[in-house]
Amino acid sequence: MERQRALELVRQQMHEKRYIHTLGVVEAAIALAKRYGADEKKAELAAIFHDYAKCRPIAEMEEIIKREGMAAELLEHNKELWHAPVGAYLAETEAGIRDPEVLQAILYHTSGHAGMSLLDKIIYVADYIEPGRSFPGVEEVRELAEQSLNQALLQALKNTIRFLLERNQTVYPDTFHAYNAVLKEEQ
Ligand code: DGI
Ligand code: FE
Ligand code: FE
Ligand code: FE
Repeated sequence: MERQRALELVRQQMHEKRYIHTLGVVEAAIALAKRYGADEKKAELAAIFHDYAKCRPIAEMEEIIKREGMAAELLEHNKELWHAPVGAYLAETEAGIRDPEVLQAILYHTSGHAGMSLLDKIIYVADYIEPGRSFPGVEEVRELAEQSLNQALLQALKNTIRFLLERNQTVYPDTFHAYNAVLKEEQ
């Protein structure tokens, strides 16, 4: 799909702020794809669609998770997780995105998972470091991302897990699996 057409489809799905975030993720994802030798077009497409479902009503996301037989444990964890699998599903069924690598990167962009592909890692890190983000710790991950995608990913996962622990929130198992797997890759 052409960039302009993809951006138009996504823009209709979200508020202005979320669209500006999306443009930031696109920029960051293309830069990471160049640096780490990933397919730039796939990185661009996955970034454009990564938050496709973010602004859908919670009830609609819940209905899709149940109807499509997605991981039942999603429903027992933070609702913030839901837009990632639902986004992959809607990017395919509504927007016609077919590339399984692109859909997988959208599917896992919030939680991560064990055995992340290069594209999965790029979208996860790009979502974390895009130019519009300004939370504590982001600058350190930006700097790491210039040297090592795995080190940047590891730091982002650690920060996210710490953030959830500090707020007495559950941590989705795939997030721990992602952390464990990338830590082992680095040893
Ligand atoms: O959609 P974005 O805001 O751009 O970013 P995202 O898709 O990474 O969502 C981040 C939110 O998800 C953030 O508020 C933390 C929350 N979250 C809740 N439970 C978990 C979780 N994130 C991870 N990685 N793992 C969880 O278990
Ligand atoms: Fe997201
Ligand atoms: Fe994220
Ligand atoms: Fe995002």
